[in-house]
Amino acid sequence: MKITEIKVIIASPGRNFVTVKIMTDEGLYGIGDATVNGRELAVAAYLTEHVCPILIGRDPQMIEDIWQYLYKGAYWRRGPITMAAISGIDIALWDIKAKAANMPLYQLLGGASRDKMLIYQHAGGLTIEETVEGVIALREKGLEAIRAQVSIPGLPPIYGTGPNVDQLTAGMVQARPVEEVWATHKYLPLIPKLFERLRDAVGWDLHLLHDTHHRLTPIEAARLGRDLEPYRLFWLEDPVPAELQEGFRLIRQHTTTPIALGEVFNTIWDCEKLISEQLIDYIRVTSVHAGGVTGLRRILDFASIYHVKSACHGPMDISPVAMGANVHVDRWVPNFGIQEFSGYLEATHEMFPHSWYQQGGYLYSGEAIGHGVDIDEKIAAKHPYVQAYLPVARGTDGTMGSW
Ligand code: CS2
Ligand code: MG
Repeated sequence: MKITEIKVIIASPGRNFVTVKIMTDEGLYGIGDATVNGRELAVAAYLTEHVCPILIGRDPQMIEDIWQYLYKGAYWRRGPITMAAISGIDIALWDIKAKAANMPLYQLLGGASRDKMLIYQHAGGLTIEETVEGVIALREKGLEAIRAQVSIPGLPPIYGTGPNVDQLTAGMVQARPVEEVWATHKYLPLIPKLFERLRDAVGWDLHLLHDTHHRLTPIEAARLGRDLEPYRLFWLEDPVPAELQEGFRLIRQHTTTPIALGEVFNTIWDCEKLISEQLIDYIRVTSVHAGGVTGLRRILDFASIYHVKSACHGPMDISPVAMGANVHVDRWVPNFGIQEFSGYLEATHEMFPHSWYQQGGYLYSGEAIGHGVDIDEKIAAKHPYVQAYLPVARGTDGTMGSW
């Protein structure tokens, strides 16, 4: 079998996506996701200019060799743009291989370890009461795990709250990133109050999660983790930026609140110490950022040795294609933890026909061959790219922080 053509399709059905479509001389094709939210055109150019030309004529069944060829052959290894490009190609190649084997991708990986995958969704409010209402509304839809975020009184809406909770829906053409305001000293005492109120309102049978989104120092995160212990969170996510992996030793010394990390990681080297020193409990790497199915499987197998569970990143900017790859890996992986699933806008569902489906608090892979997701190119052509950026965050004194 030979690769005859590779398309890179940039489209915005509610938000921007970069989709790879690999055609072969045997009529099979595979679909991959290569979206990096806010930097989509960089990945598309990396693919179109530097990757696609050198893959034409190669055997698409040689997935591992192509992965190594693109990773080592780049010379300039790692990084979100390179690894999203490799991910898009890799996801499409696994799609082709499973179709050639006439089986769903999870079967090719080793078969099912479960039939349904626990998911979590997001509730966010401008006030604690608004967030409580949002959590209760999701519980009534059958969710068994819910992430709760709240804005800081006196400050404009922050990450995960407010009317534009998903700031980057298409149609919001942005010449520059939105600038949010942050105040750690107001945030730290607020969050334990949120979860105290939530436990009063919903009891103990519901998994509650929180995402700090990279905004604290290790000692601040240790304080928050300890203050949250009475409320038994499923996890505290991204408490601190993780360039300094050993910084998480400080958090671990002070608190038993489980830690989730890794949505921005793109290789095993970003988390090797965090996992091998058991500094985290959930690894959030996802197919589109961590080297596709090949990269994801490698990291999750490594994590299984250290009691670290999977928790693939799955907000709206992870396309339904990557969600398809994730959910097949989720179905196979022995150390499954949870799958984030924010859901998608109707225009996105329409552009990406998919066999995975949600029922209440669970996601199901479906039994279609491959990863079960396709792209409708005619619909894609109706949704041109929209300039959009992720927000940035500054302290009240203007100091640049982490969004
Ligand atoms: C968030 C993401 O879902 C999460 O855990 O951290 O929504 C993140 O803000 C976006 O993926 C950024 O593009
Ligand atoms: Mg997150």
